[in-house]
Amino acid sequence: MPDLATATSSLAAAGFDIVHPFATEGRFATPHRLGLLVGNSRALWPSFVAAMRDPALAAHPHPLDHYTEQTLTQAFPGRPILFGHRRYDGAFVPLQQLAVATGLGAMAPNHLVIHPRFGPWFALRAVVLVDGDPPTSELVAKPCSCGTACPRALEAALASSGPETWRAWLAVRDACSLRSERYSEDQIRYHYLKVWRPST
Ligand code: B12
Repeated sequence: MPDLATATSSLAAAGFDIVHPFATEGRFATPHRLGLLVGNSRALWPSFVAAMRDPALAAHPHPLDHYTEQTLTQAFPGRPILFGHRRYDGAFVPLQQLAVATGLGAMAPNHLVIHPRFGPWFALRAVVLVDGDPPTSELVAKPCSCGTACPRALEAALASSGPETWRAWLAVRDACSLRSERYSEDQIRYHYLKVWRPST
């Protein structure tokens, strides 16, 4: 197993630029005391576009989930990893709740976790269980000021239907005042429409 710094920098090189340490105690039944909540911002996109030049990855039914699994398994060989897109005993790992409880971000009225730097423009991908001393976590104060825009956008999205629904869900993210790390149009199209048409 490579040391933590090496594993973290290999993840960052693959576009997983969020690695948030937390104490597993009381959260996961494991002898490993340190958990790493792994995610990504818009930094994922160039690495993923490059990886998609591999025809085997491009042909996979869920290329990003597969890329996530490949990358994390290589970075942390033999370590337990719980992926956000998989169910365990029928349930998803509640990554949003974990992110809030361990101080990665704060929950907004639109039910998205808001990161102090990335705003709502990041994804939560997995938890890795490792050995090491866990940090003490502190809750993050809500870093944005959305007023009524944010709950209104959620209300509109919940009421929306038809092929343009994705725009209403995108508006939920766009309602947040923290916009500097917004995904590129290509990345948005991929996440919301599953359209693969990268121009970069
Ligand atoms: C299941 C799921 C969904 C389902 C929700 C089904 C349902 N309501 O029952 C569907 C497929 C609809 C969905 C959609 C979206 N999701 Co979703 N989803 C998840 C997933 C895989 C599990 C959530 C869960 O069951 N948690 C466990 C339960 C116990 O906790 P919970 O707090 O009660 O969970 C509820 C909420 O998370 C809610 N939910 C999930 N996603 C979203 C998004 C929004 C905007 C809202 C209001 C609620 C919501 O549904 C859960 C069940 O009721 C998580 C990843 C994870 N493992 O956490 C991502 C996750 C929560 N989703 C996310 C996102 C961004 C979205 C989308 C906005 C866009 C997208 N996929 O890129 C869309 C928009 C909503 C829509 N209707 O289109 C992000 C949130 C990031 C953040 N900053 O908070 C996560 C963490 C995935 C990720 N890769 O980062 N999602």
